[in-house]
Amino acid sequence: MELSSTDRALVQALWKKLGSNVGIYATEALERTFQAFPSTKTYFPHFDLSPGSSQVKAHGQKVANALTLAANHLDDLSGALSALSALHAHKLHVDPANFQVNLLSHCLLVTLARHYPGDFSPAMQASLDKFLSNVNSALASKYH
Ligand code: HNI
Repeated sequence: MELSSTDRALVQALWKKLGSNVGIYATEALERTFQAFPSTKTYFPHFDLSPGSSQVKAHGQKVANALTLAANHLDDLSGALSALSALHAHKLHVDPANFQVNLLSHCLLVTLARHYPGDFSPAMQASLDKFLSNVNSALASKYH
């Protein structure tokens, strides 16, 4: 789904506001994903998934960096995320169904809505949802 110029402006404005805190919120979204959708934990048997885990925090920062890269390449998400998609498909063997249901993205929306209630208009929700859906499609692209 193509992002309109309004979608782009809203996503980029929120990302600017998040600044260096993207890692904190991505980590919180990961913790929320593991608790709200426990089946996602099966991909991380080698991680300490307890609250405050430094492994989850480090992973949250990696996810945050990928999302920031994506937010800076709204015109070429599949190019920007191509290597990461190949990694999930061929090395990590993450079932692409996980990208269709967008569990992590859903939890990221909930996390951001809690921390930025004033910014989280329905229009912001719609634009972020489009952005994250496109990120998930780009991540799923190397499965074909
Ligand atoms: Ni994902 C590793 C980004 C969804 C399972 N993932 C990464 C890394 C990034 C990343 C960045 C680190 C790559 C590296 O080390 O070079 N993952 C993202 C993003 C999304 C996503 C941006 C969606 C928005 N990943 C998912 C989903 C699953 C998933 C839905 C499974 C349910 N990812 C993994 C696993 C690893 C991983 C497993 C390896 C973790 C490790 O370090 O062992």
